[in-house]
Amino acid sequence: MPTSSITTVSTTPFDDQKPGTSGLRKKVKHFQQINYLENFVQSIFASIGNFQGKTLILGGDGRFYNNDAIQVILKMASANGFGKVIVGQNGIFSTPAASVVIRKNQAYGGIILSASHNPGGPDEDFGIKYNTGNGGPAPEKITDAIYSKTLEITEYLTLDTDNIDITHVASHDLNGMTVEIIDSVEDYAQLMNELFDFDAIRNMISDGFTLCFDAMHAVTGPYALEILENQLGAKKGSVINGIPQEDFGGGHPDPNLVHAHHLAELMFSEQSPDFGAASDGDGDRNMIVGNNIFVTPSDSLAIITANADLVSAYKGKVMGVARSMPTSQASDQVAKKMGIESYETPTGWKFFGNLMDADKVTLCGEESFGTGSSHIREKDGLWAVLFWLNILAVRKESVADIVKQHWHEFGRNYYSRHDYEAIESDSANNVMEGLRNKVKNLINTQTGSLTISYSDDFCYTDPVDNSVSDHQGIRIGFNNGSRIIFRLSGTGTSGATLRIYYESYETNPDNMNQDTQQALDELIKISLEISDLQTLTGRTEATVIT
Ligand code: G16
Repeated sequence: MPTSSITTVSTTPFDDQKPGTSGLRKKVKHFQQINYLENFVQSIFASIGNFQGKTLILGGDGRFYNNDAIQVILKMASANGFGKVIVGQNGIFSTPAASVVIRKNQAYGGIILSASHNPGGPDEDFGIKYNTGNGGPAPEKITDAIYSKTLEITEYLTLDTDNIDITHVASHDLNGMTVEIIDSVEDYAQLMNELFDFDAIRNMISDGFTLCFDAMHAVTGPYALEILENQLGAKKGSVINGIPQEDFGGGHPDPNLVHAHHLAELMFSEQSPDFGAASDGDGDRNMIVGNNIFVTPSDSLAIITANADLVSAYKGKVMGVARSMPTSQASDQVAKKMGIESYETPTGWKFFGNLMDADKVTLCGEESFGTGSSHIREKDGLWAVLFWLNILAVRKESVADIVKQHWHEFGRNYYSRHDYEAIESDSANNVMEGLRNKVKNLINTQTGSLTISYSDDFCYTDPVDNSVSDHQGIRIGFNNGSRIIFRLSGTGTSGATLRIYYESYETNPDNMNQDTQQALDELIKISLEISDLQTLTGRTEATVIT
């Protein structure tokens, strides 16, 4: 046992530690400033109540700086009085696995180290967030408290001691606090076995069904190899880019058609397997692709909801469905027909937690490639993949057939997001401010063939605790169900990213096979006109279109 003593270190505040949509995300070099990480961790501990003697879960997506941060946090957790910290072996927990482990151990909370889908490496991004005992991201009242503490911090507590070996499953004592290193995959894989019909999926695969899962050199690799190849029998090599790397192999671990383009090319080629999927840096996002068809995340949520009765753990148990505001309204159509409640929340998974804790919703999803359920309190990439595999095993139809039948039954929501990345923050704020001033006067305005039926700056009142979150994005709705949404990203690390989301609704089967960008063309033109985007930012084209 290393000898140690608690040390109080004097520090001064940083003024840029306000947590965003999903914790604090900055460049690695920024985090490496003296006391930067320590200040934030001490501010978390100062904001979460009485955790003395309790258990904390700790792990991350394995990106550069993950394990340095784990050693810092272990010493601070001990010095601050936690009784036990459970760490994923080699510092690894996917975000959903961390949520599983928090809930299974009834931990006080967890610290997850990840910048999600942002690139990793010495010159790239790092992130840290706190999850509460329900396994979900801390609500705004806690993240606001953490930010306030960062502005007034003067000292933090740590230990003067050697690092702990986190490479083996073992138990250690750290100045009276237990450090338990556990297998990163086991608890998660066990829960997936309980939720899905692994026998049915295994039979489908042994009957010749083929799949390709792109782990993008990120955290999901070990989870996907264990579940898809070892347990479900997908042939070796079905999981590609399955070895996690500190810099994600130099890639951008965001599972969409742009960044997972190898998978996309495969799925639209003659060699296409029956099913394709990808996951992001920390394993909470997912992309679903069939042979020659991309399933939008909004459609995926709607299709999972409509088919939930085919999965025994969800049969007759879907209480409601929630989507983030910019997510298409496809799941609303399903909820209406199923006679269940649907909710529209601001962007950010934390808003779903209250609804799930109050048993108001079972399924939820976001356009940003996040889908999940009340089995945990995070979005869950592999869970979505397994849900699809379970549906496919029962229906014995192709992904394309399932999607097309869904459109015929519920209508098709054409959907696309245009991102303008790294624009100067002032210009981005000018665009949003200009829109905010305009929205009040847009109602009933005729633009081209469409009439604006509502427009506002989305303000959400949580139906459980009545907390109010305002300025959540500009919504412009049209008489035919179409929408344009403008919103600033809360996860970028350089400048501002302006996102414009487009959605149109089509019920005529003859018009359901158009090119998406063409189907949305009129809305795209309207958005550029209303926002003055080109004049205010100098940008003539979106950086990424998904
Ligand atoms: C985070 C949140 C998601 C949210 C996304 C939005 O995702 O967990 O709930 O949808 O941010 O990102 P942005 O603000 O950039 O649009 P993740 O996967 O980065 O943790």
